[in-house]
Amino acid sequence: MKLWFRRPAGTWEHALPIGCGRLGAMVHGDPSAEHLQLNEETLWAGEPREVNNPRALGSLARVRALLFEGRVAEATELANADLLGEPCKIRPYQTLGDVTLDMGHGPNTTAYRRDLDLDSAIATVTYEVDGARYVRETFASHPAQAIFVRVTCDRNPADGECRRIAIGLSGDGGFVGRADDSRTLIMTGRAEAETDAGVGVTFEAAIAPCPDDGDVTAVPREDGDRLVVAWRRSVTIVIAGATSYGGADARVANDETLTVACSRPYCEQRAEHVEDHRRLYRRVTLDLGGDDLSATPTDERVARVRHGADDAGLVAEYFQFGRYLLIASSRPGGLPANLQGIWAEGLDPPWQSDFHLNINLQMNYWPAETANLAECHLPLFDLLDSLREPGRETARVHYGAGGFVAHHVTDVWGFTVPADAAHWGLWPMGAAWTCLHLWEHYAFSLDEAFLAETAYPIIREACEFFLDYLVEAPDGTLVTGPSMSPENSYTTEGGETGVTCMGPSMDTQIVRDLFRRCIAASGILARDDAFARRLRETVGRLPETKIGKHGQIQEWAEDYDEPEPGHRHMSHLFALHPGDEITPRGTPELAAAARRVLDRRLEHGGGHTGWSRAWIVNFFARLGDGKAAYEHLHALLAHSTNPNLLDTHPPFQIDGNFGGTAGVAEMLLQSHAGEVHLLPALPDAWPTGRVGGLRARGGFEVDIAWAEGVLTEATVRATRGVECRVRSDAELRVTLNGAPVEQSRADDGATVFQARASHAYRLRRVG
Ligand code: FUC
Repeated sequence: MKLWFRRPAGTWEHALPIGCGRLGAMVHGDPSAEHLQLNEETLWAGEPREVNNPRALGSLARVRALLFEGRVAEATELANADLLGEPCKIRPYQTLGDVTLDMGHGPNTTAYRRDLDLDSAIATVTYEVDGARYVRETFASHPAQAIFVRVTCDRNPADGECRRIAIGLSGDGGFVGRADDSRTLIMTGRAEAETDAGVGVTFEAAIAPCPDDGDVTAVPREDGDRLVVAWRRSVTIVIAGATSYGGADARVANDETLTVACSRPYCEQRAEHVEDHRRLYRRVTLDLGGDDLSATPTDERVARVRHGADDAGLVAEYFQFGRYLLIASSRPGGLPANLQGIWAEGLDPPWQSDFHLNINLQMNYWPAETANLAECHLPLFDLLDSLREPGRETARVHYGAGGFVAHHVTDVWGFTVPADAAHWGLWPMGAAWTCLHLWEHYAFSLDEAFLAETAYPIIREACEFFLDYLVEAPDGTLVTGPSMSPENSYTTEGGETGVTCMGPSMDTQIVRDLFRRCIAASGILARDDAFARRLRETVGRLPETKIGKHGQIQEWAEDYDEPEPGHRHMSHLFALHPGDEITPRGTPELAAAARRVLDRRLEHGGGHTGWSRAWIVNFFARLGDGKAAYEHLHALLAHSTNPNLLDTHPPFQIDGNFGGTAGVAEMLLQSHAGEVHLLPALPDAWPTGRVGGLRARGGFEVDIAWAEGVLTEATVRATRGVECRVRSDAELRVTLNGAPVEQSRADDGATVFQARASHAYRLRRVG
């Protein structure tokens, strides 16, 4: 599980990401001139603003009426004029700056290698100069909240001589590092705010070199001071970064970080970092068989796959890389992974590197529960919680509704209004969809305290919005709108093309799920009977999922034509994944119609972006089609993956990594249909393998081994005392500590047994 390369990263797409959740870097690994591009998750341009549009409510009924009458263009025009936030643009997440380490080697370096070890979360560069071997280790420590660079050489320099590293620090926007009295290089700056230059986030990056056997000199320079470290055998360089976001004092924070970090031996810091990382990372193991190609560099392996080769080992590594990225970009107490995790370049990254709520942010968290990183899910819930207050105002001002609402994007400033244009932003489902992640966190853990204290109040408040907001359609059903099926367009019978509509299928599916979860939670917690009754009545009035003229799940309330039938979004398959309303066993007709949607999308070139392709992997896994799931996983690696294994939309967008990781898990284990399904979509490409530590709903942790395409044995560890229903192609014998367990076979073929909390059950194939 190492990404490795024979050359330094010539471009960002080859550099290697490290991160401690909050602070991260892209490590380029040039032997003579290291370049670390830094990020800190709270460095956003902008500030809290009043963005609700006071005209919105006055025009809401009119836009709805126009849409019900099929006057799409007029409705869209009015929506663009009155229903968007003011202003309707969000400000970007930004880079913190760049660290350079001039090693003074000149060009004569040999025996070069760089790698990123996923198991220790350390990026290492090794090379030789004149027979001396240099090793440079870089990692971002969560316990220390700092980045460490450790340089060592296996030979002493000549007597009385020293090696030298010149450290520089600069940032886009003209910021440069200055040395202070204590030989710390400090760069301070302020991110741009809109209303008044005084209120933007201030930030600081600070570097303290700690040579084991040399000293540090400051060299003043106009383009930024350099710290020149004289060293002989080893030097540790510590990098801290912080901002004023949330009222923090970046100077104080960095000073504390550096003082603590520099006062302790490197080996302790390293050990502490590795232990912290492994506590999360080592929960899941994956072996998909295939040839051992670990002696081939990662970029060459990606190129082989691009040319059609299979590489099961690379898929396993890609899966673990996704887990690595979540650990590195989403830690409890911090912000969730944005469109680029934490690793965005420049001051104006693509799509502001924001939180996109119409697929992308949710996709980032698809692997969190299944791939056993449940605590990495928590930042998403904090962000969602932070949207309640501004989202209440938006619900009130824009819709005259209670509860809270968010639309297709948000930032760290509580942005909840429709952004950009009706075409993208007029979609009030962002918070509702994200709320379903709260339920998932509960469903996997059965943690009632979490359900009661965190999940239920937020889910309930999202439901309150829809109770007020849903509107009666001419056919008497209750629908959302003005909204859209993200971001796809339709053509009406009258030949009008639009995006804005009433009652798109995805919205109904999300509302139904949200209400269902809220009703279930109210039952579990024995709370709010009357409220649950209202939700039940409302669910009964939502439109049913319809099958259209092509045999497809209908995307809109009407069976419109699609001007772009290969569109990258497949929102109306929400009910197949991540929702669970459509399953091959439970709703075979709808499952067939879902497949029809995929076929039609693919016939017209769909799946061309990373996240879209990753979603398709998950869809086919849910349809139990391992062959198709694998083909698209292969395509994800072949066409949407940079040499450093980061997803490329293009450009880099991290959702594809997380969606792909979730897809692999979904091929091996599913639990959304009230049962633990072992190997639901195993492709022929992985005839033999094993996976350990995946999680299933119901509080289970599961290991599975298979050979020649069939399950050989599995272990189910129960954390709760619950009935366990297991589905597998094989007939299974269940034992506990070697002794048989009372088991039965359900009419539908599932193996059923009563699991006791904290017990591990062995399931063996019979015959
Ligand atoms: C959605 C997608 C785009 C892009 C953007 C960040 O709006 O439709 O393809 O991924 O998010």
